[in-house]
Amino acid sequence: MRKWVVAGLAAAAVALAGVTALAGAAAQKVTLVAKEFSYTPNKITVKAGQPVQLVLDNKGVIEHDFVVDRFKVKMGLVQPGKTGTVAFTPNAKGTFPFYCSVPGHKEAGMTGTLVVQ
Ligand SMILES: [Cu+2]
Repeated sequence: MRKWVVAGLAAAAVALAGVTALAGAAAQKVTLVAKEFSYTPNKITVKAGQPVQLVLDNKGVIEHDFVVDRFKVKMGLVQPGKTGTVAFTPNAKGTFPFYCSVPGHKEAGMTGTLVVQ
């Protein structure tokens, strides 16, 4: 009888470990809305060491993109009314700027802050 209980507990522990591992690997999905000349939200927070899937929804009337120099993230230009996606894994904690690399947009205020915890 005792043997069965131990075996049952061991199976439960293995199942729990499996669920935890899956959760750890799941991408952190973040959606930003871009327009002239801002991101909403302009501050995003993610966990270090876990993949991030970032979607940029361009609700503006001209092209925009999304760049984080620190993690070599550079999304291709996203046309107005379209969405773009980029995946990366932030491997350092801290606060890092992101911006739109279309000439003049960063200067016009199209910037934001990526917080990695
Ligand atoms: Cu832009």
